[in-house]
Amino acid sequence: MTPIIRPDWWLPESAATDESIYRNRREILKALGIGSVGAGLALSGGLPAGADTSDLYPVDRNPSYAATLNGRPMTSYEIATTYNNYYEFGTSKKVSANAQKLTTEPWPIEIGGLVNNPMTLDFEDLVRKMPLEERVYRLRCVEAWSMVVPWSGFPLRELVKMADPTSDAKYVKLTSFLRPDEARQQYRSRWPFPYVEGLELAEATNDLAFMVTGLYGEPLPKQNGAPMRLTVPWKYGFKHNKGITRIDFVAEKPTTFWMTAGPAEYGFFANVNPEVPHRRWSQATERDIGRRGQQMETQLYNGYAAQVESLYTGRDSGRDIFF
Ligand SMILES: Nc1nc2c(c(=O)[nH]1)N[C@H]1C(S)=C(S)[C@@H](COP(=O)(O)O)O[C@H]1N2
Ligand SMILES: [Mo]
Repeated sequence: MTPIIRPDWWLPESAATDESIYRNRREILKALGIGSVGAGLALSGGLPAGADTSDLYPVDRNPSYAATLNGRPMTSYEIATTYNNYYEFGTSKKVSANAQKLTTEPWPIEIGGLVNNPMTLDFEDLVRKMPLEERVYRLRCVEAWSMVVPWSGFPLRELVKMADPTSDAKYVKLTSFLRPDEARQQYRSRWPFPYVEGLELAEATNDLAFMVTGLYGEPLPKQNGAPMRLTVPWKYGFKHNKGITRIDFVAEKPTTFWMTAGPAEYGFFANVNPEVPHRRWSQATERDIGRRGQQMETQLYNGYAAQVESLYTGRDSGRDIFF
């Protein structure tokens, strides 16, 4: 692994990121005019993804999504970029070095299926068309750990609008890359790659559904899903697929990676609910990886019930919407 050279304003691994420190760091980067490329190189120990989009960051924070719950601090850059799940690059949490093998330029993205505007475009063209903003979101993994991260990106709804789905489209299917030469696990493992996820159209156009292209005011590091990953913070982290290359609008419910890999344990909705245990463990509490694994109570819909509850009224028969 490449040694990590930290600038002297950087935070020790154990420290949670204080808002003022984060602001201060962004101001310093801006003032130095070194932008994100230098920072990414120094901080993540690997080439930053999408170096030619680094001029886009940092973006303004949307104040509607600035709140962390119960005064919980943001998870430091270092922890958020070194404790990852990315099965294409290995099953441990230490996949960041391995993930640097992914070539993210160019990065063709296909948008198709039941739409009036099918298109193939490069990630850079897409991201330059989209209204970018920053949102601080909680991420709750089904493994019962969680973090709080400032993501940059655009509402998934904007992409849906651009594609203009026909009335037959009921779901959005998101497909990650398939490149075994770069992600060796795709040759070796028994997992059903490419990683596929899906949302109902109403979920995809909910305010919270966010396409992520950056983290901590910089282009998204490869281990976090560069150049583009999903975040749907009311659902378990496995719904947030990384390295997306294809978006299809479809009539039938997509079969996701985890529905194939572990049908007894993972369903389509995967909405966070402390009262619905995983088959092998409880979901009542979670460990905050930004606070040395401090235990916290898990919230219904990961604390986003007000924004998403209406998606599920009239059919909340337990397992149906939480599995
Ligand atoms: N393509 C792909 N996307 C993925 C995964 C994966 O293995 N492959 N893991 C998921 C899981 S289980 C989680 S918790 C989040 C973790 O995101 P992070 O590493 O940025 O915290 O990514 C999700 N997206
Ligand atoms: Mo996860």
